[in-house]
Amino acid sequence: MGRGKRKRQIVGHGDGVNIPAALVEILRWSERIMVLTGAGISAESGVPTFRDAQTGLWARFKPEELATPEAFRLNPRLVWDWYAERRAKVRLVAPNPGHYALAAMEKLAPDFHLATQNVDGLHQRAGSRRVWELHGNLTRVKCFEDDGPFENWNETGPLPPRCPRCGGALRPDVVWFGESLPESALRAAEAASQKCEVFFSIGTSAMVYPAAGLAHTAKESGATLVEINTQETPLTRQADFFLGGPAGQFLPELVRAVWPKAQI
Ligand code: BV8
Repeated sequence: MGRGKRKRQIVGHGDGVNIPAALVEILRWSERIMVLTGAGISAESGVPTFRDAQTGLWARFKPEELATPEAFRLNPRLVWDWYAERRAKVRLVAPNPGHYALAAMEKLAPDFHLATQNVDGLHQRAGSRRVWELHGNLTRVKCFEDDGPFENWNETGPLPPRCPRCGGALRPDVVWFGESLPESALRAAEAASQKCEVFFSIGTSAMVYPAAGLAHTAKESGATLVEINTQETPLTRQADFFLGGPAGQFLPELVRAVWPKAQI
């Protein structure tokens, strides 16, 4: 498909959940699709987005203040409890139609890649098999000292629990601000963003790097940039298509429009 400058098409709330015909056409002709998701795709599952106003005990903190190694060193119990509350919430929710639509797209598109900034594991629970978790997963923990991951741990003693190997404090297996992203996941996401024909930025405020840089890499490599978000973001003015509304409504419609026989 020609990659010349395309006039940006905005589909807003007022237009209902219509998928632009030009985008359907591009997706029918494209093979390589790259998707980056953020907290917005889990919002319709009932998971508060990362920058939703913090509630309860956490109301007085900004997430960026809690999601750091310094915060954990300063008050390990507070940070441990914040993640424990989020983990408990995630255990109670289910993937939504947006997650299932992406799991279907993985099977339908010849060369499909999904990277997420989310730490809730909902893409995998919806059936997505190849997910690059750029910011880790809060359902796993690791040792703050020796970095060893744990799938199971004991919370009967003082919290945070201690590492059975070295006695260090256990922490959520997520990437905090100022920490490097998992090298292999980031490299793979960067390579897919360079090669893709269509890049979807879905449910992210496009402010946290290096994840947010993937959309720019794709755009600079000539990809069609599609943003799905309930609000505009710093990325919107570069998008070729902006679908303004809930991902859980737009994504199933988009899959049905491009692959009419899809079972989702
Ligand atoms: C690093 C895990 C190198 C923990 C997270 C200036 C330029 C470039 C970089 C930096 C810079 N200044 C500082 C940095 C570095 C920093 C950064 O980017 N800071 C930002 C704030 C500027 N980045 C880092 O520190 C990264 N590491 O750079 O390492 C390094 C290494 C060693 C030493 C020094 C440096 C690490 C970043 C990872 C941090 N960890 N999460 C946890 O979750 O607790 S980030 C956190 O933000 C979450 O992962 C979240 O996913 C991510 C992004 O947020 P979003 O997902 O976009 O969520 P948000 O709430 O913001 O937005 C939701 C969106 O959804 C909204 O737009 C909303 O409109 C939309 N929405 C809502 N409902 C719906 C919807 N859309 C569709 N449908 C709906 N229904």
